[in-house]
Amino acid sequence: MSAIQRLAATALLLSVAAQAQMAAPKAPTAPRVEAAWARPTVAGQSAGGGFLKITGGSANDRLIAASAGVAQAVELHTMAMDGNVMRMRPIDAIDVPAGGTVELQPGGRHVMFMGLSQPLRAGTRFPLTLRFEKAGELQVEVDVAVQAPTRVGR
Ligand SMILES: [Cu+2]
Repeated sequence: MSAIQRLAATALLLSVAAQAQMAAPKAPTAPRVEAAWARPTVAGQSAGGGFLKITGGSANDRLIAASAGVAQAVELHTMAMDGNVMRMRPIDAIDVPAGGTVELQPGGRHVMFMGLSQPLRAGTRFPLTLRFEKAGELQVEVDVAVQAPTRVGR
């Protein structure tokens, strides 16, 4: 191989490498969770609702499970009319579209802390682990408050 041929081969390799780099997809981003909060509960109340805002990442995903140390189980719930009574119903998953926004709020879909080990006290916070089908587990802090926290930028 002459020096010229070697140079040409090197240049070719470099340009292939550069193209491969340009074609490489951006690193995927996971869903983001903000403003997680739960209503305070009173002694003897065994369950409480939690609310939060999810912003989808770079791929369509689904929230499929949740867990928290304060509760024996955390379920995903929706509210639906049953005759003329509003009832909660467990659901398997909550769709989180890429780049979309999903709000879990009072009167709608929420996470339900079942079997509370102690009352949720206003002003405290506790960790909640959310499990997404693709992004895996994400831990957030839940603020116990009577009302939804004021969100920055709203
Ligand atoms: Cu519920």
